[in-house]
Amino acid sequence: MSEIKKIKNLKEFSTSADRFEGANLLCPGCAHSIIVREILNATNDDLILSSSTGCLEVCTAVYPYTSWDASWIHIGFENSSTAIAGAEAMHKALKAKGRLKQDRDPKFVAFGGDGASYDIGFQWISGCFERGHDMMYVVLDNEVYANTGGQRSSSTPIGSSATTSPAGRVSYGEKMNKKDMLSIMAAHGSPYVAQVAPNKWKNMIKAVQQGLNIEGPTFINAMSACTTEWKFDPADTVAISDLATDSLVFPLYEIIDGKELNITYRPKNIVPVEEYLAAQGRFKHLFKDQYKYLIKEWQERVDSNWEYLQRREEARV
Ligand SMILES: Cc1ncc(C[n+]2csc(CCOP(=O)(O)OP(=O)(O)O)c2C)c(N)n1
Ligand code: SF4
Ligand SMILES: [Mg+2]
Repeated sequence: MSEIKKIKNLKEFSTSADRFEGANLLCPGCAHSIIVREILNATNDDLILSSSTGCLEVCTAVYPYTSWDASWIHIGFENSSTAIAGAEAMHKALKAKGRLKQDRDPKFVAFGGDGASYDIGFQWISGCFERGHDMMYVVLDNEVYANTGGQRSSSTPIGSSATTSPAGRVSYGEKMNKKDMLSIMAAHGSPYVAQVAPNKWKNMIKAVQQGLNIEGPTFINAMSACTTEWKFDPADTVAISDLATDSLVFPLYEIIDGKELNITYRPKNIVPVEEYLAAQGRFKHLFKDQYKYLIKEWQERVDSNWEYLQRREEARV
């Protein structure tokens, strides 16, 4: 059973640096650090952590310094999942042999960007989930390979301008729809998958605590607004995140045992998708006459997905 942390108030929660230091090289306004702090602050459990190569790893472990006040492993771009699964398997084996002194089990959590998770490390994650390791995998989903200059990943949304799918006179940018990782991981038989966002921090804590309390491989897709690649002012990270969750571009929901879908946040006032797009430079070109039809298509896609999620919630299938 995970040791649930009692959260007194937002100030204490957001300023506590017990396990993740504010001293790091992430851009000002980077949501990665907000998410990591929220996750680590959600529990009192001992944690064994890993990170794939990407902004989080590169900016928090510059030799000989580290921002991590917890056990932390980095190996490569593609394998934070197998690094943590290996640690979990070793812990289990040593425990079975009676060679562990501590009486409480740590929790095992892997972090990876969308490039590392949706694309390059996907087969490793899939293997870990199929083998049923007792671990949590967290995607820091900024919809782009940020650390290497903004190349598109299979999480990049349609119409977004990325360095390998740039918008211009003949192209509106990314042509493919974002991959639905939550459904894919739920289909692996994961007992718990959830989509979260750092602006909805209580919602995030609940999802993380629930995931850590369940035995088996659990999956969290955390929306991570990237000030550099999404092109917005670093002071606006939370405002952009609010637009994402309140326009339902990033709906927050969980799927339990691959079946029971629960919507975990319902905006009181749903914001038009256009407002979310207008706030970011990566979608600037969509407001030119020749591409405006894409904004309408965006809204239709988001509406249809929201209807689908509500139908699934009702049907419990
Ligand atoms: C096998 C391998 N391929 C490519 C790279 C180069 N590389 C390092 S970080 C990175 C991008 C990471 O993108 P993402 O996983 O989305 O994380 P972000 O930086 O966006 O948080 C790439 C391509 C690498 N280190 N190893
Ligand atoms: S480029 Fe984006 S993801 Fe990387 S540190 Fe900067 S804001 Fe964060
Ligand atoms: Mg990324």
